[in-house]
Amino acid sequence: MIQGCENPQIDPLLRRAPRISYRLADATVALKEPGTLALFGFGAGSPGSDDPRYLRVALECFDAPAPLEIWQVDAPVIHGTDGALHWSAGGGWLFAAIELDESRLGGPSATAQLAYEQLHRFVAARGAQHVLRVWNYLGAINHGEGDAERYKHFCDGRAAGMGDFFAEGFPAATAIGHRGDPHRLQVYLLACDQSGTWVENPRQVSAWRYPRQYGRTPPSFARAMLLPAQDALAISGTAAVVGHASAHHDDLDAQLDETLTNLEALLASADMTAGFDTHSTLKAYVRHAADAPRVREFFRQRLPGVPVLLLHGDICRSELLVEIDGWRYA
Ligand code: 3EB
Repeated sequence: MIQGCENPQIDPLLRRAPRISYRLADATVALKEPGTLALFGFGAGSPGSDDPRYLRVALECFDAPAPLEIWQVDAPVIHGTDGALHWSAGGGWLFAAIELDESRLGGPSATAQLAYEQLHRFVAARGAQHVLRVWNYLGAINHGEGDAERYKHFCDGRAAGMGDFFAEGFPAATAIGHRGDPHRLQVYLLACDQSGTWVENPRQVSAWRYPRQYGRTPPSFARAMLLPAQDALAISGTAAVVGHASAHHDDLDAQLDETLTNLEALLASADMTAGFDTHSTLKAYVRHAADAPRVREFFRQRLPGVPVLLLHGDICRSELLVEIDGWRYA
């Protein structure tokens, strides 16, 4: 069990978690604020910016106007680009993002491999870094049957490209299908010069131990990651998976209930108090646009006051209708 979470006596030598928030703000203004490490817009209508800290995520947001997501640290931030990769760093934290066009690279496996090789090379060159959290957004994720499904090819390429990148343990992660240009792969990460604590969910088989029926290459992620000062939990994409099986096929309400049970189990597993609050920025990825109002109603009733972004995204198993990820501060 993890010590010191209930009453965090934060060691001043440990890196305080970045502040993650959603804000209806002007991108230029948000980028000028001191300590802005990363800024995200959602969907084709979101602002454009050449600042390396900015990423336009290829997922449409059901909220109009769509807020921006902002990551802030208590330190000066530097930034740059390196080929297809853009990055920023400050206060011991590192953000890196890469966007690749599959049509020039020979399919989802080769593209994922290249993305992870380039991220690995870049992060390794910056010295001792621990990748704590990764987000993957790919097009047409459920296209293809069985082993030919594009998500399975993505998992192959990710495993091939990471090499020994995550030798100390897999980061927390999300992998979601977007409805934009099907050839576009977006991968971004948060790393730190201090390590986190891996958290698994006792209700779920660890993803890297999934049986063969889910693909040749099991997905490589931890269910959650406690940040170095144990002041925040980075929660991976969480769905209605119990054991290794998908529960409540095609039943949105039951999947939402099961997902919330999984999220609470993760908090307990991290020795955190139960529940989510007004600082717990969550994202709900919703497969069918028509389900968005019901998902919103679920949050209103079950997680009142919790900031949630509703995004149009496909979950990597076609029977799953919704997935939730995000942050819980201690
Ligand atoms: C699951 O529980 C749902 O491939 O990186 C969730 C989070 C899922 C991350 C990934 C996949 C990934 O298996 C799917």
